[in-house]
Amino acid sequence: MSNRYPAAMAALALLLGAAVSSAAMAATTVVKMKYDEDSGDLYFEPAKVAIEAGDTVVWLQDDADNEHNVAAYPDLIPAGTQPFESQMMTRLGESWSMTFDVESSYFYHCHPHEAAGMKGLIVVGRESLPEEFRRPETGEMSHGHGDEDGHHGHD
Ligand SMILES: [Cu+2]
Repeated sequence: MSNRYPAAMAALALLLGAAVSSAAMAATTVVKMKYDEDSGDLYFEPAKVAIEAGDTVVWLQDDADNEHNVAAYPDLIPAGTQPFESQMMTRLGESWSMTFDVESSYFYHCHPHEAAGMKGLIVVGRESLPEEFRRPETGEMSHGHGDEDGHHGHD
């Protein structure tokens, strides 16, 4: 009887070890939402982030003067995923996070400041091929998005 206990402990240690190592592989990246009082720029920092599938992005409100959010472009995220939109973040230090499980590119913007160029990109694993983007459903595209900043990057 007494020799069964160490065997069970060893098995448990193996299980715990596997759990810890897989959790350690998933990374978290912080993107700050910022405002430059001198230039008037409103921006995500960094604007482009490269992560691996299973990683999490935390958007952190780092601007005491303006409210920001995170909203996906419904036609500039991978097919098979759903458009995401965070709450409006009004307090300094407020945050919103999302874990990305599907590879490809996710373009997003801050809804109040899209016209001011507050846009970002998350690349999960690798960049999307043009045909891999999601087809938006009718009525989803309530407002346009410009390509003048070269976000598509496939030409
Ligand atoms: Cu904003």
